[in-house]
Amino acid sequence: MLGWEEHGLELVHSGKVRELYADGDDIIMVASDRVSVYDVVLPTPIPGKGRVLTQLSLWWFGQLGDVIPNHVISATDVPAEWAGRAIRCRRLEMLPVECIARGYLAGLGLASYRETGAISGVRLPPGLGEGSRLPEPVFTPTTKAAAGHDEPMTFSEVEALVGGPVANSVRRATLEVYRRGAELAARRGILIADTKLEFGLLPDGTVVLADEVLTPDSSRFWPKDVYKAGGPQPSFDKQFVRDYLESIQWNKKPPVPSLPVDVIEKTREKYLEAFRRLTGKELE
Ligand code: PZK
Repeated sequence: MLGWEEHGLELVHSGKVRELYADGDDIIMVASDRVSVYDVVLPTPIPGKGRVLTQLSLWWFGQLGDVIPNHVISATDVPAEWAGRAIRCRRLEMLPVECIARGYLAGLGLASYRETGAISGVRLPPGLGEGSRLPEPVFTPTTKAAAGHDEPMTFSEVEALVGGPVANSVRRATLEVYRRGAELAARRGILIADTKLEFGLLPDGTVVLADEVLTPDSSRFWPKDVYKAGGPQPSFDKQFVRDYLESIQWNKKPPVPSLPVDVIEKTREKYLEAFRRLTGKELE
């Protein structure tokens, strides 16, 4: 097996579950089989996860081509050892904003609503609770903190950071990507509660959709058949992992436990099921 040194590629960024390499003017994004739960990476990979998420993201980029251009150059012109789980991309000047759209109340959005009745300066109706569907999707950007947690930003703050026209472009695209994705997913039994998108600029100033799109790592996927507002929803993909960690009463501090084979297998099947349901295709 060749390591990255043999490819002459420079590691630019290593995330919890993905790596980013520079290749000349391009970048290559590589999804691993690692899984992160409760903000930590488990020592046990889920075989095939990187491939499923990469292929799902590519499928969405294709579906959304009429909403906004994306950074994909090639899904096949990548080093052989990463085949299927890597994408060659245009190198962009990334915008310093996490662009989030929410259609349901959970996570940071729920926390912010409980404190202020608003998210990122967008006032919401009273009486909503955990898991509530919002009257319409809202754009709730956050800062991209190098370390620590991301903070909600108002739209004015986004405008101040990237300029009015770019702020308007990313808000429109974020809401349209979410609307289209959530609508398609709901017809296929998956609720997408929220999603996080990243955008960048080409040298000519064109706003481009980057990163990964509408995957279970960048979005909250909930099983639609058991959806009930008023409490936490199960995760479509990671629920077997959470249930297992709950069952062994792990204190959420290192060392992080490894997973039994049946939990690995059932989780692997959930990622494949999400791919099949959303795309209507078998993974090649
Ligand atoms: C870029 N990230 C997030 C972090 C990852 C990905 N097209 C691009 N051009 C330049 N930079 C980036 C992109 C994209 N997408 C993406 N950070 C920078 C990130 C860690 C691992 F795979």
